[in-house]
Amino acid sequence: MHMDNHHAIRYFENSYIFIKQYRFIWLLWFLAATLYNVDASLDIQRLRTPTAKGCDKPCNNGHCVNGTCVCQQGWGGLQCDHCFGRVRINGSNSGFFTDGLFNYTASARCTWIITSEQNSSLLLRLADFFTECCWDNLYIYDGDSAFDNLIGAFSGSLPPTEVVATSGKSIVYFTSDLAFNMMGFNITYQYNACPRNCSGRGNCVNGKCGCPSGYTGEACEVPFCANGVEATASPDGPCLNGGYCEDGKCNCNKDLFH
Ligand SMILES: [Ca+2]
Repeated sequence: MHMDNHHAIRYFENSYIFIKQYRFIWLLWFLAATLYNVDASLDIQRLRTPTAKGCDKPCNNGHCVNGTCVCQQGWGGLQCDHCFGRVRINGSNSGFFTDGLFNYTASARCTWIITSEQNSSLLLRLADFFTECCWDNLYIYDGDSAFDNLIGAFSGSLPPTEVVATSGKSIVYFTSDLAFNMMGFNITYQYNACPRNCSGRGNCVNGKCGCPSGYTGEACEVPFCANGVEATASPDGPCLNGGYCEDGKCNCNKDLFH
């Protein structure tokens, strides 16, 4: 028992001497370990700090700020892919706008105001138009106020359609109800343009077609029997049912009526 105590005392003495002899090494080790731990904890802090978090999905008409899409004016939704609110389009001779790439949203309220310094009419072309008939509507005004003339109210599935705002300004307003969202629409606009490009004939002056002799209609699409037009019977007119055009009048083919 006495020897055990003695051995124990010797052991602690030796250990103490050992630690004392190599205390500088211990100190260095302690410092190194501490610095390493501090460095490691800084790394973890760096990982946890949300400095520039990206967005999970693309911000189509906006940009990403700390993991959230911030939308341009006229756009809304988590990915800025739905038309939203009011946007003014000014100063370009032609352009394009849409409700969005995919189906529009429920309860949409979207307004585009198109203006220009140009003193000419404005042509709007509706393409790929598909909304829920009678519930989701697009309104087009000739002017930059909703108190101006309503020149078109569209809904359902439409073939390509054109509208001319002679004032050179237009408000386009789209509204959808609570359910059934369709593809929506694409609209191009152009100043100094005429309906259907005057069917490839006639002159376009301030949004109106000046048609050549023998044609009428807003796009010079209707054959017309006029002075100077001498046309024999043709299924396309200008005189129908086998008649022919002579001295500005249709001479009907009497044989058909016997
Ligand atoms: Ca709807």
